[in-house]
Amino acid sequence: MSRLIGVLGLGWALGISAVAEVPVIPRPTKVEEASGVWQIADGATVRIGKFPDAGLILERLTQATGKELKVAKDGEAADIEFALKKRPVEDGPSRYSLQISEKGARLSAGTQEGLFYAAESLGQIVQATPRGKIRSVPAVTIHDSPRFAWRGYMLDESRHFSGETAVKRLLDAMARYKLNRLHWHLTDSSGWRIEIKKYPKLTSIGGRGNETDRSDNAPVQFYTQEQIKRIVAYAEARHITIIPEIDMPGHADAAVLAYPEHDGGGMIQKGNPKKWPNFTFNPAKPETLAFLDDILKEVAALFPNAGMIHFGGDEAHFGWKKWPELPEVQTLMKKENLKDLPAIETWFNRRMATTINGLGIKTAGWDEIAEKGLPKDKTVIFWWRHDKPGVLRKALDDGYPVVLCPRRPLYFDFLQDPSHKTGRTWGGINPLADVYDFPAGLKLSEKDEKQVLGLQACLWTETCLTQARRDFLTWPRLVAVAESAWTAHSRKDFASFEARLKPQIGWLVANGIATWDPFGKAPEVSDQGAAVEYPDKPE
Ligand code: TNX
Repeated sequence: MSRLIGVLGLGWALGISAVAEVPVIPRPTKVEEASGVWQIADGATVRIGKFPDAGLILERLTQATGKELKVAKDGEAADIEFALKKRPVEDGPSRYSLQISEKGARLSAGTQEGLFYAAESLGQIVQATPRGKIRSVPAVTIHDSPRFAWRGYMLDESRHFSGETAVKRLLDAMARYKLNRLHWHLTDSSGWRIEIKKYPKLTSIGGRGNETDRSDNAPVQFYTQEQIKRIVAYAEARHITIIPEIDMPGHADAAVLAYPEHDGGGMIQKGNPKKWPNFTFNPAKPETLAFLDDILKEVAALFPNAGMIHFGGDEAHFGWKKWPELPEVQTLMKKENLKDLPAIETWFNRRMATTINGLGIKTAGWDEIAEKGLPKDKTVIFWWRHDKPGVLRKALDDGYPVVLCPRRPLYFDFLQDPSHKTGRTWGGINPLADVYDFPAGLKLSEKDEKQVLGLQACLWTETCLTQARRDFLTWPRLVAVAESAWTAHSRKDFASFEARLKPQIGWLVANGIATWDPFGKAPEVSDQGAAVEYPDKPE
């Protein structure tokens, strides 16, 4: 009978720490002890099979093992052998097995995704062994599958722009930790970042500037449709689905600046007339609704496998005061018998959800939309207001699928260490341990767990003027989200996680990610005094 391993043998001990165990993040479901050591050297042979993933798997495995791997000839036994096997659908798409013995590594799964994940685990295991001409890898068998289907990260590109190079680097690192959803916040008041062919001013005017620089001569920053297609394909090859967000009816200044005829008014921050006088779209003007329909149509075509568009829906109340003065709103209120501002908001949400559903996909939105009566089978709720647990409870009781991304502890613009000075705090901060612990505090029932699609960290970039700052706030907390989203509650252990995380810091840095190093007590990367970066000039 197999036995769960708490402590594994010598090989990894040298590479990691005293708490040696199979050095994989996220921690696998089931690890069986085996005896013997596999020795891998240059020229080791691999048989992957003829599916589209094979090239990328080989590339990533070569990089991870640091060995020159050769594709095995037909009929010849291979050191690393992949097998795509028929598996019951209930297994889900991500399940895999990995067996390392003296003879080599055997990876099997029912899907290409499973094989991809098996290879990522193998890569981490080999990397953790001492370097040398020959790497000695202790035998082990792993059977693994995730707790949640949604293991995500949201990146705000509007407030400050990251650009294609940084996003691809992010996707590469996400794939390593089996994260599989990138929620792309592409529009907001500070900038519109996605090219829409029918409305070019959205980017030529709306893409200008950012949260820090609102001047008329600030550079324009956005993704062309060609870039979007490239990035979506890059993500898909790594089994990551990108979900686009087009925020409405609030957070709309950039779009309204480009097309003022769609203005629904806003509010002005004290002493700051540029933030945000045109916060909302006109929620009732037929031309504005048609404009948004057109945009959603183009967006859906660019993300054919997303299965949904996120239409925001958050914080409309910050800028809706002028709505009752708009003639189109007055007409609509009479016609539809709408009594107050929330009723107009509800009408607008339902109207736009009808468009999105009409494109054959689901509507995703922030938790404000949970009370708008949208269809349960066509709507996904993103619970972000940690101080409103009742909203989550009701969304679950009402039968909505939910992604958990509460500010505490999953907003990464919050401080991650008490010694840090810049970033948000809100009744506390979001340290690595809290991120790791989530969602234990919610005490999800078995039924809840079925409705919770998964977990997602969100990086809002108001205070992120540079990529170094974005990386600093994201990592290594995102690695903790990866494990929390994948690994069953009963298998989670923070001390074990920290031990496995330590060597990952080096990997992240070597791969161009300026992670915070909580072990080396690296200094804070602050936004204070930083100059805004303008990466990737538009093509
Ligand atoms: C709230 S979360 C927002 C964002 C801000 C963020 C700052 C959400 C749906 N809306 O627009 O960037 O707080 O933490």
